[in-house]
Amino acid sequence: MATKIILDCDPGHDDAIALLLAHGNPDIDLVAVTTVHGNQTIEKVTRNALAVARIAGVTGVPFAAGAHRPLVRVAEVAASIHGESGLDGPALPEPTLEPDARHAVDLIIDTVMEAEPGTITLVPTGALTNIAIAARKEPRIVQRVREIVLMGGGYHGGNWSAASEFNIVIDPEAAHIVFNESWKVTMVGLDLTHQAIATPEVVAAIAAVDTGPARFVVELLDFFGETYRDQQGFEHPPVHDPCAVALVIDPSVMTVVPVPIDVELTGTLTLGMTVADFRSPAPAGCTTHAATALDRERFWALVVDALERIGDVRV
Ligand code: PIR
Ligand code: CA
Repeated sequence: MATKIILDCDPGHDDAIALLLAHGNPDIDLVAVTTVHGNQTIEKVTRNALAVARIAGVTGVPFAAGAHRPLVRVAEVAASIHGESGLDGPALPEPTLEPDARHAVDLIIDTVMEAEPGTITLVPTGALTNIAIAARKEPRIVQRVREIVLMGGGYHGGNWSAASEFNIVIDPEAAHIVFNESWKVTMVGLDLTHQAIATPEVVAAIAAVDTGPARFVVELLDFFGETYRDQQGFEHPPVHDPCAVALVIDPSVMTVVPVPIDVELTGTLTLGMTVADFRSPAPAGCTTHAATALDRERFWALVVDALERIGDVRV
């Protein structure tokens, strides 16, 4: 049986690829897409999500816009990486899907409460604002979701500050709530995603699929590669968000270990750091986990396979 997921995202080049992977893979049942402030404003990332839905031919899935800013901090966007639109590079079609009338938080709560207990996996690939608000508004979802597999954080350093990763540091209070609830949380952080590099060979394999959606991914990676070269000193770009989806598809695509993880809220140099305690074996009942090692070949094969299954979509 396919795993039901809610993708909570801020597209975002890598979020867009995560959405394509979730849509194209037969072991994933994409039951809702929710958006959150982050890479750009909530208006822009929601529009981007709907444009990607059109490009990939996603229909019959509710999309809902969520939080426009963090719980406590002032909103921050990643225009230096994702551009003014949040998805600079490819030409984007006018969306055809209408967003759901509900707030993302209510769509998440309704979806989890209406499904069989233990069947919905939350896959956040942006700030954790919506998930934290949902847990506070309807605490019964904490027992009811199957697990959370999120892209964010890291145990060896950050990308938005020396210590902290963007998705966590832009709303550290929300991340603190999510990591400290009793649900199972798996952190697919920078330690893992920096192994998912879109090398020229990877881009060539995607280009060879030779469909509209595949060409769209190549254009995304061209732009993302350029900003990662200029802004972060990477030869080729890491593709973060699809890694979280890949773990849900196939747990053997990466190594995951239980480890206590908490989020720094009072540090001056370390605000938003995901502090993982690797000193001794994790205590029994440890709910937090970290992804450590990626099977690169298997990962990229999943991305290419999803694009092949999506095929050519008439936009
Ligand atoms: C933000 C991102 C990616 C790179 C930088 N430098 C900043 C976005 C991606 O969409 C991903 O979810 C996460 N945040 C990686 O930090
Ligand atoms: Ca993202």
